[in-house]
Amino acid sequence: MVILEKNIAQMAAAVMAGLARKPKQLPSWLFYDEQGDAIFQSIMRMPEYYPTRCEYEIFQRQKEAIRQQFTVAGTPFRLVELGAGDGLKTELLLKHFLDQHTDFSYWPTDISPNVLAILQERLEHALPALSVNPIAQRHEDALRTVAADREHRHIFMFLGANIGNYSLLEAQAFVNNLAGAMHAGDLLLMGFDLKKDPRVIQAAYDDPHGITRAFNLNLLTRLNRDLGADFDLDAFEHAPYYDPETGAAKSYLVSLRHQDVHIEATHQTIHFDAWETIHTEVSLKYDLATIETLARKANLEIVRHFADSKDYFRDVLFRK
Ligand code: AVJ
Repeated sequence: MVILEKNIAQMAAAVMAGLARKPKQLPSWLFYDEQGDAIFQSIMRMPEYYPTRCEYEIFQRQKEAIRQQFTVAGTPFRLVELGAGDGLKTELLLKHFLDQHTDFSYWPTDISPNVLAILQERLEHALPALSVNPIAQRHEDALRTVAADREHRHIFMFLGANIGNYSLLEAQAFVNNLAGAMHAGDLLLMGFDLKKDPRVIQAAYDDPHGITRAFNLNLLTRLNRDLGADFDLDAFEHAPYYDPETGAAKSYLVSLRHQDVHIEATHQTIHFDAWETIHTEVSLKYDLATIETLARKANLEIVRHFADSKDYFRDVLFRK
């Protein structure tokens, strides 16, 4: 109950700040309520959303190579997965590690306690031999918790295209922060969606089924329910746009007319001009030079790249 109230206050603060900006924006973590989690599951199942399948292929074909890298130090390790989500792809790795009698425990973190509970329950059934220790904290807090422990070797994972939700500046700060939580010899496996045919990327965020549209608009449904807002869902449209120069796939909600929206929890009336935007998400696509710069500035060494057969996606292994 207390946790819920704190979340509402956090949401209200974020919404108030974001909608006061010009141009307006809302943080993408607001997508992930119960409904948003479910819609994202559907996104991962649609053919246009390639990143999930690319990483799945990498894990399927290269799980033993990954395991050998993880166990090269010979000591047991704690596998800390930041933003674990539903962990369906990770399960493939976890199962393989167990099958090979690898000595490790699994520490999934996610801001959504809802998703973590589902993940834990599934893993208890699928992999009963696995030690699962969920951390329902934001990345920064989870990292602080883990960094305080100097007794265990840690291997961090930040998979999917999750790093893409940060701008390049934010991504560098995030990787620096992560590197700060790593001790000498610790490893980090991070997923990067690469720049590719712009039409492939555009289709992944503007699918013909309307699933990504529902994902974006659900943010307004959530504000209506949780903050007592009165967004008219028929008066906003999903507008995704990929810029092949910067690699930024940006999503917007566009106001279809001049309108006022009232938000009870923040005591605000927000005005929208016709065609005014709310920027809701960035999914940054990387090139190899940018990944190398990220590593160098964070004082991390690149150990190895794992690529899918189309080279759409890379899981990159870094060492401190
Ligand atoms: C969960 C951040 C990796 O940016 O590709 C998918 C979220 N948004 N379709 C991404 C998302 C629209 C996804 N990440």
